[in-house]
Amino acid sequence: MAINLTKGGNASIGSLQKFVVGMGWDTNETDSGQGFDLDASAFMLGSTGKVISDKHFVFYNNLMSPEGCVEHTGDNLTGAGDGDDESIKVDLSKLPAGCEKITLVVTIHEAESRKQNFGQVRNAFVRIYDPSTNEEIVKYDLGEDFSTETAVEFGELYRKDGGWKFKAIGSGFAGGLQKFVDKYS
Ligand SMILES: [Ca+2]
Ligand SMILES: [Ca+2]
Repeated sequence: MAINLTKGGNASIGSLQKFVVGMGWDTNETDSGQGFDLDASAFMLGSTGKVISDKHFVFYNNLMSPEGCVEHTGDNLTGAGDGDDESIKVDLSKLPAGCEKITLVVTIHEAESRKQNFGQVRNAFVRIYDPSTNEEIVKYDLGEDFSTETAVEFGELYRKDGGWKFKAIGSGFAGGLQKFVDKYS
């Protein structure tokens, strides 16, 4: 049974070395009349809270971190359908030195020009599962408490007492992906 987290909660991912972070969403295209493209990204942070290098910012234009620890499986342009819309694979056996935390965010592509925000997004979730068994370890449904935000930190993986944990964050911001690039680099 997966652990269902609420905002601010955390759970251990146990001894898993290889797992997948699946993120999903549905959108109301009719609200703006334009295509709605949400993007998942991962920032691999050191103890200072900054990315350990530019190449450790994994997103649709940089699909794998140099050591292969974090891999984005590809850009989904619509979010249509149930299940994971974008996925990020993690292999902790390839964790680079100095990486203490992996922050997972979802942002709206060209939100400003398309006049879109997370108030028009529903069914947003992040989940972690074991790809060898498809067993879900932890899931966090973000709920509907967003309005004008264009960037949301879904959660973070962090090192704790020799293992790794996942924390549900669900914090929204203005500024799209650039907001997080500025914050973490
Ligand atoms: Ca996308
Ligand atoms: Ca979807």
